[in-house]
Amino acid sequence: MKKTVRAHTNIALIKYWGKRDEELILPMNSSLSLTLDAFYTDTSVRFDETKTEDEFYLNDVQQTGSSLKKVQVILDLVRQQSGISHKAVVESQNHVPTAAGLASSASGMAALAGAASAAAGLELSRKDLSRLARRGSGSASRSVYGGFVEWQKGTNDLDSHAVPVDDADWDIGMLFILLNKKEKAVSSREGMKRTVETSPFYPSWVESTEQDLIQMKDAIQNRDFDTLGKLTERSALKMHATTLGAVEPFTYWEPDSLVAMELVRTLRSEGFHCYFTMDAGPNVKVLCRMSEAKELQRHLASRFGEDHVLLSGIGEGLKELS
Ligand code: 2P0
Repeated sequence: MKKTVRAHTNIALIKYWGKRDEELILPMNSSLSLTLDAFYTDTSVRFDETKTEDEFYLNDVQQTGSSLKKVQVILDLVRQQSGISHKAVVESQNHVPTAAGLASSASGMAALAGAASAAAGLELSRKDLSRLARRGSGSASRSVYGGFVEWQKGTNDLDSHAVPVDDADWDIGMLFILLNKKEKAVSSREGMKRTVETSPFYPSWVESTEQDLIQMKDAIQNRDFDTLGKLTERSALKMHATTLGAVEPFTYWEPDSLVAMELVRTLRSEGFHCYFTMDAGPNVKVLCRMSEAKELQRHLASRFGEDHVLLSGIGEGLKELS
């Protein structure tokens, strides 16, 4: 049986940064994200008794090495749970603009978890889909749901999963300022590990993020956009500060990242409701009011170029296409 599932990407407003268990992918802190509709992955899976190896095609190109290995983590878990021993054929189409340089592991691993479990005949709850996606990539646990989503760090494999927080249907959008599509020098997996193990700033990150998360959930409940935005910026800046204390120190920022952050601050001082965030790369994302997004996009595009500023609305959770 072949099953096809779509998952959208998500951007964390309270970041996930650091694991306490690398195999189970259990995080040091809970995180909170927004699922977005502009970027998504469609993945088909079928288990095939005639195959002697798993096959993984990404945008029609067969993958080997570490990319295939990540997919096999999920396939093996599904085989274990379903009792199926056949190899699988996995076909993924990533709908992320080629120049974007945006990570796709969140939508990719979530779509794979959905398609592989459905193809194996497992009827998993959303909670169990989130747990399965988590094993591929931490951030993927959040792409199971739409809108604002919290990944609760939990205490073990069973209770570390995402929960929906709010559908975000209240004048919210996100702009993506695409600065660089180069492969990052320090992968997020390696960056987190190095920071947890060596940065003296790391304990303060974990401690203070707990408070930020409580405050952010209050802000969402009260639809208090400016508090939401301020907490978003604070979480990103604190996460990136931890990397400067690591041994060897590193940063994902590039000169243009700073230019973009400063421009967001300037536009805010001119009356726009906009707040930046950054992940494990130089691109800057801007949380904004959807009603102001087009005008903001024009301002940002006049500095970074039209092709480099993309707008997204709110996305929905995992969806079975066929
Ligand atoms: C996040 N990031 O919350 C954080 C913020 C990057 C910065 O989750 O090792 O691909 O597969 O669990 O989920 C990117 O890392 O890492 C990420 P793994 P993942 O979105």
